[in-house]
Amino acid sequence: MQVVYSANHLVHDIDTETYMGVSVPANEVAERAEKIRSALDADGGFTLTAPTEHGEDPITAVHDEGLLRFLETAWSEVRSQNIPRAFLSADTYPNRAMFDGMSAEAIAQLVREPRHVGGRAGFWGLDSAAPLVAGTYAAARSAVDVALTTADVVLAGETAAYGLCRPPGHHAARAMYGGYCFFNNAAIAAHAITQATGERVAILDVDYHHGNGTQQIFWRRGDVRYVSIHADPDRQYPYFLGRADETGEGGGAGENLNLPLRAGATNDDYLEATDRAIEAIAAVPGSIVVVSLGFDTYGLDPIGDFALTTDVYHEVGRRVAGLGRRLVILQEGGYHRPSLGENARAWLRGAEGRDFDPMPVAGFGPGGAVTG
Ligand code: OKP
Ligand code: ZN
Repeated sequence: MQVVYSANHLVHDIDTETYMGVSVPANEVAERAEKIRSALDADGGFTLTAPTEHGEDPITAVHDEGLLRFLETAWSEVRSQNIPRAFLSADTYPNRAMFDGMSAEAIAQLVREPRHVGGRAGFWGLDSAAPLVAGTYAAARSAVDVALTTADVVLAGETAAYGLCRPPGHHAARAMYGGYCFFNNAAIAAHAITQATGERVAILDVDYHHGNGTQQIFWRRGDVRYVSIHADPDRQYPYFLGRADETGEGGGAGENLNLPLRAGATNDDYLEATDRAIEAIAAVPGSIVVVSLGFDTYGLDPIGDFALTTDVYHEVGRRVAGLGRRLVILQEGGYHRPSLGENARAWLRGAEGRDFDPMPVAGFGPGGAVTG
């Protein structure tokens, strides 16, 4: 299988994030992508390909141009303010209650991008946990190129290809970044595929978190079906979207399927949800599925609470390939670094119809993974 990878992700060099106002070691770090790349290298069955540049147009086809300009200019703004800081996160967010009692027209007038960079970050950002650093824009642009190049490989006839996107994308909405995500790699690729093929596209999101950004972008669209298995937002980020009763509106009515799972969800729970998701995808026409692939569903993930083991990723990959559609597989989250490479190998080998063949991982248990 072809793996699209670029070292450009390294300039999104993150070591700290904030969680409820407290500085903590970052989860979404460069080592994640490097672990996956070296495991796929060692496997021998994957070919690394560099992304090609696709420019701004496929991004602004999905995102507000203001978001792109903010991400492009935010760091130079931080520098010109002479505030020494490791990363930018928002000062103030436009909480909707700030405008209580005002008409929709008045609100539309008032809620606009301010000049101060701490306010701009609040205007475009969802949360305080998506640190923006000097290299963020370059890395985020490159992750989009990785996603679009992966789509190109599949459009050119491959059955499946994998894009090692970093930073991830599924929390980024049309006009919003957040949750370690800046541009929505999977949404940009899915939209580009609809334009290239004229077909309907399905997105299967198997990251532990709900992909609120992807859901938002396609909420009213009938040509892209979004199906997501994730932690119930009652207990988990992004908290405000991801419930089972969110099904889409207008042309997109019935095109959104959320399958929230309880804390402690097991391999069996997950496979049951996977079968429901696959059934919902098989019900619509189309030849290509975009997969938002996350490994934060793993039992040892530091920010997740599911109980999945490495062998279930092989089975999920196998069942998804069983749809008989071509797969554009894009990396989202997964934060337990020792197991990431092995989990990615398992999923991708399953999707290719190869056996799992566990490999030992230095400094981590036999087979590099919890199994059984
Ligand atoms: C991005 B992706 C951790 C809080 C983290 C943001 C999570 C973003 C996950 N203490 N909040 O979906 O893997
Ligand atoms: Zn996640």
